[in-house]
Amino acid sequence: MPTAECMQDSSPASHTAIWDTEAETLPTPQRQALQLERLQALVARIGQVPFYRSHFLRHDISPARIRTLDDLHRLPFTTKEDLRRHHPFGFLTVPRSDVARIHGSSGTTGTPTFVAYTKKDLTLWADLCARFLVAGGLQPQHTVQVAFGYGLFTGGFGLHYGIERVGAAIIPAAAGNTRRQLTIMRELNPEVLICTPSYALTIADGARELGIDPRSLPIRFGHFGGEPWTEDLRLEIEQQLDIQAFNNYGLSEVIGPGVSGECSERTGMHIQDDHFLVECLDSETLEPVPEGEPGELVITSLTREAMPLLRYRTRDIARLYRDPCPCGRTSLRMSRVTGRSDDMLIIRGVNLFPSQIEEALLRVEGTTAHYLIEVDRPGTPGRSMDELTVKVEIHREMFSDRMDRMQALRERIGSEIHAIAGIRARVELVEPRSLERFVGKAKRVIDRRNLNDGPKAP
Ligand code: DLL
Repeated sequence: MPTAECMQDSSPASHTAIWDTEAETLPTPQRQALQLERLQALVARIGQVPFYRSHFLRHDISPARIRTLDDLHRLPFTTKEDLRRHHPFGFLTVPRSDVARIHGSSGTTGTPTFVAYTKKDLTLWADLCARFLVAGGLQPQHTVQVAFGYGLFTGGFGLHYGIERVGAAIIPAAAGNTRRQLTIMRELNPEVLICTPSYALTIADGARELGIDPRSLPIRFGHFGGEPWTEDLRLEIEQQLDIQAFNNYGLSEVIGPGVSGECSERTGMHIQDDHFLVECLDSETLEPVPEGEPGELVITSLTREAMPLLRYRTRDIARLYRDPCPCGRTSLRMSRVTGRSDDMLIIRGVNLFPSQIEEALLRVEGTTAHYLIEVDRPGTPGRSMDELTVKVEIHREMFSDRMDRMQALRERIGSEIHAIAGIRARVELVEPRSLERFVGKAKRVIDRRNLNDGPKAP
């Protein structure tokens, strides 16, 4: 079992421990050799899945024809639609009796799909979570409050067993009941919080409502993931809770959390690329984008036993970095996810990601990170224009009887949105706590257009 070399100083910023030194610092040539060996073994194994077998037969693919990592491009893509078509277990590569656990994707878009794990998959998953948790400062002496949902969602159980693997104490608080979260936090003094970034803000809000200064809470750092968030939101969480906030990424189809996560350098998330081959492709041409450019992440899970996937189209947009990280880990890194290609709104012909609105709002003093984007298309089909409304909560002290002040604030927000996203929006200032709060993934867009009669997101 890998062991983290822990430092005396437990501040995450100065933390340099590595959970699995051999795997995480493997020099590039050995890493690539390992990836190739694992890819060949995967192609040999995965040919039993009917979906892949028919493609392999048509394109004359066999393990012997995978000679270099570039041959990955010969392999077929797998989409969410394919998983749905072969629901629930058409992609299983082990007998049902070997399945040790089943989780489900959150169904961000459409019906959820199931994901199966063998015992070995569960051990691997715990180890991969341990890698990013340790990279972001977790040590065995810490206590961690997990405020992710425990259930079909992979967040709760995935992180839970990762923390257990590191040897830290777990408070499985699960998502929701913010008052109780705060009581637990004040009684048990956890140093670490794990949840979605939006729930971290909800916890800070909840504390203020109870007259507690969120900065006085015992939390010193947090691992947040499960939904897109901006760098400005990171700063907001860090300031409000007086903590360090680390990003981690994953998706259930591939394993859950544990695909990648930040180290103390926080210059991108280290991809566990001895287990996941990640490509960054243009969503339309499906060709690789130039190094460092944004594109859709496409992931091959090399070592999953129960349900490995070839070239899974995540729809998540991010950049890849290959330059060395000062932390000593040698993996590929990815930027934060700026949106999903299927979350992209096209409004009056302009592409808009919700994260751009978040970025704009957090640049204007007096606004909060609680917002809702509404898109309408009033009028008759074919003769109507899209309308974009952004509702944003502002701090109580910003509310004023003076119409001119409120109008000036609306205008500042509107021009920031225009500067960042190139689109005009109607801005509505709403009272603190009037918009819905989320305990899991935040839902920030209501699109009321009937998109069958006009431009569509791809
Ligand atoms: O959200 C797995 C996870 C749980 C990751 C907890 C990290 C922490 P799903 O429910 O299948 O799995 O949703 C996966 O969530 O394709 C992204 O669109 C989004 N996502 C996950 N982590 C991040 C992140 C889990 N750090 C989908 N930044 C993914 C941006 C994220 N988006």
